[in-house]
Amino acid sequence: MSGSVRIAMIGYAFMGAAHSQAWRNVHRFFDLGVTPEMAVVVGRDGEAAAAAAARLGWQESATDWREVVARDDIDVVDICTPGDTHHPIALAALAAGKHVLCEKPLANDVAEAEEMAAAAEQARAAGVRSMVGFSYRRVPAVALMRQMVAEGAVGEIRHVRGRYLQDWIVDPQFPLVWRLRKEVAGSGALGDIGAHVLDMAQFVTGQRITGVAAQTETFVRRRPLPEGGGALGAATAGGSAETGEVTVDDAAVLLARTDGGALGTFEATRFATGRKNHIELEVNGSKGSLVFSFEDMNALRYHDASAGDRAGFARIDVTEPTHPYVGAWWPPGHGLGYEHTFVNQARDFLDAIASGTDPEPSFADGAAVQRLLAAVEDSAAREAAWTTV
Ligand code: SOE
Repeated sequence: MSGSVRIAMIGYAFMGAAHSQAWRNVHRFFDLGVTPEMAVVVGRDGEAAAAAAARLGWQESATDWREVVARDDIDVVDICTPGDTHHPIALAALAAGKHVLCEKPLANDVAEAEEMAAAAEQARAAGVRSMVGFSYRRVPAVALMRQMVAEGAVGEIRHVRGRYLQDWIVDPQFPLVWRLRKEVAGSGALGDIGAHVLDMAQFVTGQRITGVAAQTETFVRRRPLPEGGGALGAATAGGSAETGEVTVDDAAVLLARTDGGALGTFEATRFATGRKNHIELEVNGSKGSLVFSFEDMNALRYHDASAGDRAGFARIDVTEPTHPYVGAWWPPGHGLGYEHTFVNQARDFLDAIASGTDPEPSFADGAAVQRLLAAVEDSAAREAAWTTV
């Protein structure tokens, strides 16, 4: 495919803003075979959607996603809504022959995710591309970490250790936003941020998690009902006096085994006081170790065991033009931020459309993560019983 690719984005909150920024800029930095056109943004509230269109740079706004995904002048549907709408929007878009980029986690349960993966596979035969938005794969240091592991830099992998820690709901007065309601979000810290670090671990190691033993916890079980909207789905602490039940996990911890013989340990929580968006991934192998920390996202730490008594964790500045994605951006040492991961993601998706290849992570990969999340919940419900994925 060449020429312009007309995009419809459903949802315009935090992820919608991040994706809009990517669609606005991707072709100005990367050489692409196609040019994205920000055709229409969709939201239920007409006035708010129109304001979002003006603010984020969309040509028009609409309130009915069903009408929009059926339009002949739309090529791509970008799903940035809460999890409960991913399934119907993706199925309708794929059936209408649109390429689909869907935010993570792919769905709210395994049955939905598998139906979406099957629909994507069927549409693929007609040249329709689909991808899940596991955006941290597009951090240059994470992509380099994967390359180095594949090249043998750490040898045989023994341990993979991941944690994704936030603290935005530590205050028990923080309101019951959509991310805390199972029927909307599917799960809590597990699906929202645990899914990212589990995907990163499998992406970097090239191995699949085959079994887990997990515990989950909901520390604050009732919260004030929300009054407003905001970046994470609602306003700050201090909702109404009426309360409602929190129906998702606040935290999940797990042990894992991979199909490559490694042991894994993972943690995802919204209760790590002081940790705002702390993501760490460490791989220990027979020949060395690699460590990524999102708080220092333009670097990797590498220990090369063959360096004998000169070995230690060296810092690799992942800002060279030879590193993944970096050549399109700034000169060495200048660094990228959170928003660039979405631009890099848009590049990979548009590249796949232009070249007629399948982008990753596919909906099948998204469904595999969904099975992993379900195994974690299943294990936790049975007092951390070993559960195969
Ligand atoms: C909220 O916890 C959140 O926005 C996640 O939904 C995103 O995927 C992550 O990038 C940042 O935190």
